[in-house]
Amino acid sequence: MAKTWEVAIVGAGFSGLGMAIQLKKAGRHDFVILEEAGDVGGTWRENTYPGCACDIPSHLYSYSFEPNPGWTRQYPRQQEIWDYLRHCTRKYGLEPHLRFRTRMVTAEFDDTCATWLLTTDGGETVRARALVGAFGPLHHPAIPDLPGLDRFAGATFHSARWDHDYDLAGKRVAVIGTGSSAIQFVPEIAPEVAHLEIFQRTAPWIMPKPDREITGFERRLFRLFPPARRAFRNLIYWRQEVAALGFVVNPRLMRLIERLARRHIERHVRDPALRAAVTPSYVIGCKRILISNDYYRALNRPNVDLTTSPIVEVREHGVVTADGTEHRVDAIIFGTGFRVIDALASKMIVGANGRKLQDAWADGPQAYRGITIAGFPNLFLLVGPNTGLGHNSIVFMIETQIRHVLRCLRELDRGRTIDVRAGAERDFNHWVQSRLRGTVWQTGCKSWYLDDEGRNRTLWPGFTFTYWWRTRTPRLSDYEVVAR
Ligand code: N01
Repeated sequence: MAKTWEVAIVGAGFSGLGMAIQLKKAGRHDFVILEEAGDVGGTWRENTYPGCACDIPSHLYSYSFEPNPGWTRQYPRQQEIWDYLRHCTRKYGLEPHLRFRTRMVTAEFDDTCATWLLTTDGGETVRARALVGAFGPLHHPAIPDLPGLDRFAGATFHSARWDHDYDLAGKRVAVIGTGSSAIQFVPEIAPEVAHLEIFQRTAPWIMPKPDREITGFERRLFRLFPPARRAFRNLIYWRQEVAALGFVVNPRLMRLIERLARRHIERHVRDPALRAAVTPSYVIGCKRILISNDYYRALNRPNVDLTTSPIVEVREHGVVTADGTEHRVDAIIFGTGFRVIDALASKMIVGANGRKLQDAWADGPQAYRGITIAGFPNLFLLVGPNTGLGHNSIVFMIETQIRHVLRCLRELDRGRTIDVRAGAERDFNHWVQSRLRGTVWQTGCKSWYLDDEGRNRTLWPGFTFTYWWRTRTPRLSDYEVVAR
């Protein structure tokens, strides 16, 4: 029989690499990382659109165990984050563990030898005792099914598959969507194109972005005096964390933030009709709050128009809206986000006794603490159901989960399988869903946080430190550890 790895990690983004590093630090070197792309970095490899950056400050959007005193900006840009992840890969010697261009196609738990058997798109099989799913939730581009799209004669691409060979200079360009990605690339491409037509379905709430360069002095200070860097990181953490008060404790507190966002519109949007069009009608925070200093300014440009009439059709040379206008364009860029809810379920995962993950998740994805699923022994998810965030750094959640997985692996060393009890998973998710009821995300807007039934399967309903507290050690009574 082929080799059985101790651990197989699927995905080499922030979570998969973090897991791999911590395995090594724990003296566990018997693992393999399968990555479908040709390089590490996940989101930060994939999203290369102009202006791509993170909306969480750099000193917090990095591993606590691998600080980077040299971050050049308060809010890191894509290239710098990607460089950071490649640096981590080299520094911790992960290259020999990585198998690029290897997509996991199926993962089946083999009851007889208590191992996961993975098959890859290249026809290989990989066997491992434990499987860590670091798939990344924002990964499958969502392209709307617009009537006539296949007839369009110009170029089309999604923000996460940016076509850098396509020269936008002097072109008439349609941008569909006004989410986090679009508001970052619109100001970048607006000066270049002949005309930009932005199709907005729902206006986003946008706050000013307190971005700036981190000065040479600060960088030297952080390098020479690590406590200053740690204090800076902690300050950012608690500043972000305070926002949870409005998101989950009392949504009425969001009114204060809404006032700031309204002032941001008033300050930057001069035309009253445009002002009305970009002012959202839902409670701020219900959809992700965006940050930008230049998006509204881009809308003021003479070559940029915002259309709020819904798209009804795409023709050979243009996009037709419900008001009967045909907007003639040479290219359509989709800033339409990702299919997040089905991202995990789409993986072909079969647990103990032949139970499919799709069946276990027939009512929607759920996991115990977002990490383990009853009936799927020795499987651990990173950034699993209900562990996304609307207010703080996902890297904090990832590190918390990795710590939990390492503890479970120590139990697994002594046993044959570790499997969360169905009752523990159910109780945990009842608690999660009941906590979500009073949150800002349930105040009536439509967002990718919610599934088709309006249930939130993506976000953690509380402070991140409560997640850390609940997850820091596995409550072993919630798990069944089967002896060898
Ligand atoms: O996608 P989105 P994104 N017709 O889903 C619209 C992360 N991220 O790629 O609001 C017309 O936010 C849709 O309209 P509506 C971050 O977590 C992070 O921008 O559904 N429009 C919306 O305006 C983020 O939340 C960073 O009515 C259609 C837009 O497309 C997530 O990625 C940076 C449509 C989609 O917005 C996704 O962001 C970038 C249709 N048929 C991204 N379908 C950071 O800085 C959809 N839309 C960390």
